[in-house]
Parts: sequence; structure tokens; C-alpha cells
Amino acid sequence: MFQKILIANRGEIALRVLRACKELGIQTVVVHSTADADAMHVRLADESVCIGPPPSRDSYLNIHQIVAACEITGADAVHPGYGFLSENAKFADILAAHNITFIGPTGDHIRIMGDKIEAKRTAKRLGIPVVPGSDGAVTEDKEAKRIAAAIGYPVIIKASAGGGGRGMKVARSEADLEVALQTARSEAGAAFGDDAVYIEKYLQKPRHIEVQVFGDGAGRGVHFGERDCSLQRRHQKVWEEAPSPALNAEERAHIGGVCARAIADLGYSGAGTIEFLYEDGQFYFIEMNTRLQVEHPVTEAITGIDLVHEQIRVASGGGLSVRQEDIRFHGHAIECRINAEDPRTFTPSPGTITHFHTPGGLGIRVDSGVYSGYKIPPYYDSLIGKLIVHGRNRVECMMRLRRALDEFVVDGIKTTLPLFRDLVGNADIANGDYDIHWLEKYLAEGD
Ligand code: MV4
Repeated sequence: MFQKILIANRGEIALRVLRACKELGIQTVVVHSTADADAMHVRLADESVCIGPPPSRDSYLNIHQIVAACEITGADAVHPGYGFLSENAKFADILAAHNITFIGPTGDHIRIMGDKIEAKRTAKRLGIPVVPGSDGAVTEDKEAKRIAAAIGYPVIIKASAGGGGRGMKVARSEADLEVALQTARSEAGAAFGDDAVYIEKYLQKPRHIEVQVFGDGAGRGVHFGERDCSLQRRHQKVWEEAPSPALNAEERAHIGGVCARAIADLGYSGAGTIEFLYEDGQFYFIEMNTRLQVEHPVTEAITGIDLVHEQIRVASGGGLSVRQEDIRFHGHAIECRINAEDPRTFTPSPGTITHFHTPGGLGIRVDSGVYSGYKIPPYYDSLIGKLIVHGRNRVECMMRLRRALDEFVVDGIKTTLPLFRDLVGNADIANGDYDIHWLEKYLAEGD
């Protein structure tokens, strides 16, 4: 087991990882920017190292400073959290070259999944169902027209170096195709320095369903069920739940089994998320994330398993603590992302939190790095906390969520709490009847 873990992140996820380390008796080091000297993760860690000025590129993304902080403190492993360097293959490779364990998959696995064409090719080879489309990059307009005609319009052009919604264009008919290709290519070239694009059938009303997987790096793979993350705005998830209200136990076991086998065959190590679009009873792979995700607590709630413990165990060579048959699903969980933003326009609202009071009671979890009197710096993402509610079934979970939202107090800044108070009272949400476009339509209609 590791003696000392350096946490290369901030905010609620830095605290989340700190808590896991404490439970496992592992010493903790955090790094921070000058803007985060008063942050909770700095207060709670055994040691802290200031690694630079506020901008992320000079601090939380500065690989050399982080490696230096490991050497100075004698950390033997790094947990990257999510965002920042968590899916940076070069960072994983550099740490390995310094004999420091990256708590995550190998640089090569990160690289494969970072290239969306390579990721899709790999998924297909491993028996994961993918969206019909081009076999790889499309370079000629003629070839694009032939593929689009074969799969049928509408089609979507995606950047291989994109992902998470960046660099996509929809073509409704052949008349749109050339322009869509040109724009997608030039935008991808400008944004990512790689203009490779591919074509897929455009699914019009899918849900976003993702499967939590784990590999032990030695040929074992398991799944921890799925999460439904269809409620998004501009590709930012807002509300996530497990299990998906749209799946039955048979569908869950089937797609989970397919994913677990793929992870085993890939020799993957650590936590991963296989993202699908789900429409008319069919799953279509879109991307794989090679990190711990923001919404992992809903999976922890329904399985009772600490996923950060599992990450640390696997990275230290101890293997997974569970076999597939030990992973059982209990009840229903929902996560609301509480952002320091206007609940209607989503304009960031940094500033001082004058009063912070979190709900409690059975089935309530709040993961947050803020406190009363804390000043939110303007340099980073606006997530200030996550409310995760668990109940024996979805109805109980929703009742408890409504109650928890009523107890939650965040004064001094605007937050997305009022949006969630509206959503819990909405009939479509109560029925689990929503797709990836539901939230944007709801916000546009203003009801
Ligand atoms: C799609 C799609 C429809 N058809 N691919 C957006 C994020 C990126 N991960 C993939 N995305 C989409 N890919 C095909 N073939 C629609 C989206 C999409 C979306 C997906 C998940 C959650 C929210 C979304 C919002 C708009 C578009």
C-alpha cells in the first residue's frame, strides 16, 4: 500500500480523495495555487505545497511543479481527481518515469480513449455496440456523402480530438453535408491542432446512459451498473441518477456484462466510464472516460462501495475488493450539482458565501469544499458542492431530495439550488421521462 498520496486537484474532489486516504491510513499531500491558500483541502491535508499563481495552466496543470512537489514530500502516488491532469497521458507517463504511481489507467489507455476515432474502433473490436457511421476518419466529401446516404440523414460530424460535445456539427440532408464537414474540420484544426473528423448517424432523442467499470490491470473487469446523465445544459451535467429510470434489470445486466468483459480484454486498470446514447432500447457507444467522474457518488450510494478505495487498491497492486457477484444494487440515488451560478442564465457567481448550511438525515450526502465565510475564487469551475440523496426506490429518493433541498442554505452568492427545487416538482422528472434535450427545452420555455 502507498505511504503518501499527493492529490493533484482542488475543491470537493480533493476532499473526497483526502477522506479515502485518511480511512486507509495513508498520508496526504495537497498542491494548491495562491488563490486556494484558504481552501478546505489545504486545511485538511497532512502537508501542502503551493505550486503557483491562480491560472490553472500555471498551477493545477503544471506537470513539472507537481512532480517536484512529489519529490520534495516523498509522495509515492498521485491521485488526479477529475478534470485538470486526470486524462493527460503525458502526465501518467512522466509520473511512471519518476517511479511515482499515477492512480488511474496507463498512459497508453488514456491515449487510446482520448482519440475518439481510436476509442470507437477499440470499443467495436471489444464487442461494444457503437453508433453506425464511418469506419475511421473521413477525408473526402464524396466518401462522406456515400456513408451518409448509406446510414441515412440526419448525420453528425465529430472531431476525433473533441469529446464532451466539443467540435460537433449536424447535417440534416446532403445539402448541409459539405458545409458541416468544412466547419467541423476547420474548427477541430483550430481548437485541437488535429482536423480529423468522423461521421455518425445522428440520434434525435436519446438518453445519456453511462456504465461505471473497473479493471484490475491483470485481466479482471467488473461493472457497477449505470448512471443516467441525460439532464445536461451545454454539455454540462446538472442532475445524475442511478439506476437509470429507463432500464430494466435485464438490460442493465446485459450492457454491464458487455462492458465488464471489454475492460477485462483491454487489460484496463482502475476506474472508467463507458458512455452510451440509449434510444429505442438500443445502446450506442460514444466515448469512454478514463477517470473518476463527478457523479460517482450515485453509484457508491446504490452499491455501498467506495470507488476511491477501489482506485487506490488497484493502483497499489492490491486488486479489486469485490467480484462481480458481490456487487449488488440497492434502491435509487440522485445527485444535484450545486454551482455558484445564476439558476436561469448559469452566469458564474463567485464571491463570499456568508452562510452555508447543509441538509442531513438518512440517505443524505453532501460533498463540498466550501464553508461559511469562504470566498469562491473566480478562476476555476463553479461547482461548489454535490447533494446526493439515496432512497429505497425512486419515489422515496425524490421525496427525500425535495426535503433536503428545502434545508440547504447557501447565502451571499447565487446558486443552482432554485433550479433543483423546480425540477423535483416537475411531472416529467417525477416520471423519469426525459432525454438529452429535455433540460434545455425546459429552460428555454421558462416554465
Ligand atoms: C451524439 C448525439 C446524437 N447522435 N452522437 C454530445 C457530447 C458528446 N459526448 C456526444 N454528444 C452527442 N453525440 C450521435 N451520433 C447527441 C449528442 C448530444 C448529447 C449527448 C449526451 C448528452 C447531452 C447531449 C446534448 C447534445 C448532443
